[in-house]
Amino acid sequence: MTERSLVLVKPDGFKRGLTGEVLARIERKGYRLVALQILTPTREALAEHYAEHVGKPFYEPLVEFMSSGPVTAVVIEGEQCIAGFRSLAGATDPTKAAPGTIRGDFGRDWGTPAQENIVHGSDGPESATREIGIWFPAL
Ligand code: DAT
Ligand code: MG
Repeated sequence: MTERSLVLVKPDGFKRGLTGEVLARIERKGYRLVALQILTPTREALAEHYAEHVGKPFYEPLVEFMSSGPVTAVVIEGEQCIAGFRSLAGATDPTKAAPGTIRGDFGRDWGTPAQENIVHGSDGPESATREIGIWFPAL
């Protein structure tokens, strides 16, 4: 089934010049880029985006990190691209992510206290629709 997913190249990926690398992997896989913008996220947008994590111990450092600089927000489209991009991204903890994945190839550690793992990808169809609405209300 053709799906859309919301991808973020996080501030660590942006600072390290990995935006093009991430986009290249998405395109090489055969997914289409539907919309793209560079912005520094507000705490308010992040509270919506990470609603499921509000109140968890890692939430505040996560918001600090995610609002620390520009990110590239991207809507991608393709056959089963939600799970597909998660598989390109690799495991959440970059020290455990497999080589060949974005986090496995480029993520170093958790960057304590901020959780630096290069990319975000929606984790299911409902999250994808919700997250695309946050970053691209016009879509
Ligand atoms: P993912 O980004 O793989 O979907 P998630 O939704 O569980 O992972 O968490 C969102 C982000 O929060 C994740 O990319 C990094 C951070 N994070 C998650 N679990 C964490 C933990 N146990 N300790 C520190 N940071 C964490
Ligand atoms: Mg998640």
